[in-house]
Amino acid sequence: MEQTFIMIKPDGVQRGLVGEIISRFEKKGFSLKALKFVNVDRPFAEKHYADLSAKPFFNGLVEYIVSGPVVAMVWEGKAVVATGRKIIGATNPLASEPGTIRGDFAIDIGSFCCTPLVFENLGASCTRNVIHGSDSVENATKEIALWFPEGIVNWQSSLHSWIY
Ligand code: RTP
Repeated sequence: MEQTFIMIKPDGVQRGLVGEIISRFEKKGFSLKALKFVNVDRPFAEKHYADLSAKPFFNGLVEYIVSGPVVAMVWEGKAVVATGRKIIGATNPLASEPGTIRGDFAIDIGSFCCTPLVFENLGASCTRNVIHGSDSVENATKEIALWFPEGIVNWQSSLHSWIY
C-alpha cells in the first residue's frame, strides 16, 4: 500500500488547523501510520528542502519551517501521494481551489507582488501555505526515512484491510 509524508507547517500549527487537516485525510479514508510534533533545526530543514536550494525563496523557506513546531505524519492508502496533493491544493494559496486545504485556509504569498496567475518570488520571503505533501512516491520514501528514522509501528490488523 502506498504511503506519503505530510507535514503541517508552523503556520498550520499556530492557526489551530491540526485537527481539521487530520480530519480531512481521515474522512477521505486514508490511514494515519505515524505522527509526531517536532521542532526542526536549520540543517534538517535544508536537507528536507535540498532540491530547492537554488531557489530565491530557499532561505525564507528554511526560516519559515524552523519558526515553530511542525506536525510530521505518514499517511497510507491507494494513490495517497497524488490524492494527498489534490487534498492539499496548489502551492500558491491564491490559485488553490476552494475545497483544498490551501484553498480554504491559506492566503499568504510572502513579501512580494503576486496574482493567481503570476507566482514569481524574487525576494527573501516565502509562501506560508499551511502544509507539505510529498510530490512523488520516490520522494515520499525518502522523506519518510528522513523524518521517521525510528521506523513506523504497524498497528492495523487484517480486519481493517477493506479500508483504503
Ligand atoms: P511543499 O513541497 O511544501 O509541499 O510545496 P509544493 O510542492 O507545493 O511547492 P514547492 O515548489 O516544492 O515549494 C516548497 C515550498 O516553498 C514555499 N514556496 N514559496 N514563490 C514562493 O514564494 C514560493 N514558492 C514556494 C512554499 O511554502 C512551498 O510549499
